[in-house]
Amino acid sequence: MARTHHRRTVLTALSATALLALAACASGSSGNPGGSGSSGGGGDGVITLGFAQVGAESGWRTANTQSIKDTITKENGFDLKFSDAQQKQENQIQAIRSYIAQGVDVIAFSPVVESGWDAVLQEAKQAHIPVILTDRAVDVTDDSLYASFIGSDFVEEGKRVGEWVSENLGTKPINVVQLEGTTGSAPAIDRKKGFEEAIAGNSNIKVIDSQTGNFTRAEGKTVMEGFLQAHDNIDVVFAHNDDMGLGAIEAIEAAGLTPGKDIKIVSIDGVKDGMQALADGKISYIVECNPLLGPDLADMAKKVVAGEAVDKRIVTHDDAFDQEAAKAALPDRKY
Ligand code: GYE
Repeated sequence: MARTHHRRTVLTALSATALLALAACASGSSGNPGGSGSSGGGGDGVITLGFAQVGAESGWRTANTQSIKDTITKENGFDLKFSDAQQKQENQIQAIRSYIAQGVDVIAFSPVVESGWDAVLQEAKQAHIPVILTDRAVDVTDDSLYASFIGSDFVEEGKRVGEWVSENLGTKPINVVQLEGTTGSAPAIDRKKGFEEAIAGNSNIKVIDSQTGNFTRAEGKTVMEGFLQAHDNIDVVFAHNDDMGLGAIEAIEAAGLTPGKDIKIVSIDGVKDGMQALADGKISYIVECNPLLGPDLADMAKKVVAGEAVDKRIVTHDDAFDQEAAKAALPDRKY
C-alpha cells in the first residue's frame, strides 16, 4: 500500500516535470540521463531502459528475455532498448557504451562473465546513469558501480543438487561427471562451488571429469560424447543447466544407453523441456532457477530513476522438483 501511494507521488512529479519540459523546450525528448532530483526520466515521464542481454543460449534465457519484454513496456512507462551479446563480453560492453552515449535513464544487464566490468561501469557512473544487474553477478572492487543485483543464489542451487545426489544416489560409490556453464560466469562458478561443498563429506561420490558446455544443448551434447568415450563408468551427470542436460540425454541415447537408468542426470533451471524430461524419467532431479525477473526489474528501475534508496541484493525464490513433482507442475508451467 505504501509503495502504491509512493509510486503515485512519483508519477505526479513526473507529469509536472513533463509539462515544464514541454513548455521550456520545443525540441522533444532531451535524452538526458536521469538522476537529478526525484523526477528521473528524460523529461517526458517515460523511463528509457537499455538492457544488455547475454544471448539466446538456453530455454532459461528465452524465458528471461520474454519476461523483460513483457514488463518493460510502454504501458508500464518504459522505452526498452534491447541488445543480444551472443554470449560475448565485448559485445555486451559495446552495447552498454552505446546506451551511455544515447543517454538512457537506466542500464540493466546480465553479465556474461563476472570479471572485467570496472571500466565500463565507471563510465556509466560518470554519466550519472544507474546500473541494475539482473540474473548474474559482477566481480568489482567498488560496489557503488551498480545500484542493485536481482537474481537467484547460485551457490545455494548447486548445494541443493549436491545434497539430493548425496542423499539419494550417494548411498553407494558413484562416479559423477559435470557439465559446467560458461567459464567465468557467476552461475558456473557458484553452482560448482555449492555442489562440491554439499558432496564433500560423502566419500562415495567421486567427480571424475568436469568441462564447460557453455550452457547450450549442442555443446552439452558434444562434451558428453567426449565423456562417454573417455569413461565407461559414469553413473551421474550434473549439468549446470537443463539445456546441457538435454544435450547429454541425446549423447547417452546415441551411445545406446538409457538416461535415468544407466546414467542419471541432475540439473538446474526447470524450463519446460527439462521438466518434461524429468516427468519422463530421463532426468532425476531439477533445482529451479526462476527466469521471470522482469517485474522485479521494472520496480527496481522506477525506484532507482526516482532516486529512492533500494536493496543492494534481491534474491529470487527457487523451487526444486523430483519426477513426481514435475508431473504435477508441468500443466501450469509458464516457461
Ligand atoms: O541457468 C542458464 C542460462 O544465468 C541463471 O544462464 C542463468 C543461466 C541459466 O544460460 O540456462
